[in-house]
Amino acid sequence: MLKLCGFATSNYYNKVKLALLEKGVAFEEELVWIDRSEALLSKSPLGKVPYLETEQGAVCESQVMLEYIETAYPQVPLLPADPFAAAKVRELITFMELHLELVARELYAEAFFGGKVSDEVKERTKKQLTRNAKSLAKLIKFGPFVAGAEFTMADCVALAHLPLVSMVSKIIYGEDVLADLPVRDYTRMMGERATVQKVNADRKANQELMKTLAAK
Ligand SMILES: N[C@@H](CCC(=O)N[C@@H](CS)C(=O)NCC(=O)O)C(=O)O
Repeated sequence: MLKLCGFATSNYYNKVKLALLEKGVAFEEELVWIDRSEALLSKSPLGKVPYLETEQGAVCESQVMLEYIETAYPQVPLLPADPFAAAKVRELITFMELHLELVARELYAEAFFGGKVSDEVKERTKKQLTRNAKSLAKLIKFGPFVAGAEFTMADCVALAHLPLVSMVSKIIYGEDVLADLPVRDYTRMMGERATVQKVNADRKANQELMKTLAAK
């Protein structure tokens, strides 16, 4: 059986978990922290989570995992059959990850982990996020799903990243760089799905566990 390794506060972990749940693929979970251990590095060379244990070995990088799951378990597809429509879903995913989440990640140290980010980085990041959010608006559909009428793997990505990008920008800049997009309504709609409720409940439990461990 597949085993998803990492922790449920990670947006990348939850992206893969939601895809597995939506596709109805059986999987186990293993709690793995980012501890730079040899055990972690042997499965995920950059020491990042999540990674996925398969019968043939481990795979890291969440988008690679989604593509693997899609090919290995095609019964409930999360990509359209039409190659161009599938390319548009992948385009949207790449855009959200490369041009929004990865840019906003520069701010996580200060927003979530008690660190400090320089004013220079904040300014540069704000410019990039503002420009990239405007461009995302041209691609994203909310119709009601991010790629159109059907739930696709782009929704696993959007739900994992967009609320986080909104949150971090509100914390750091006092304004939401995604304010022109209906991220809140979308998150609420997605929250009606049993799969999303499971991901959210597990994330809350993991946040509590992290607080308990930090207090020790
Ligand atoms: N490109 C990676 C990103 C994964 C990632 O950044 N995971 C975070 C947790 S949400 C992590 O492991 N951070 C630790 C680090 O970067 O050292 C993926 O898609 O899986």
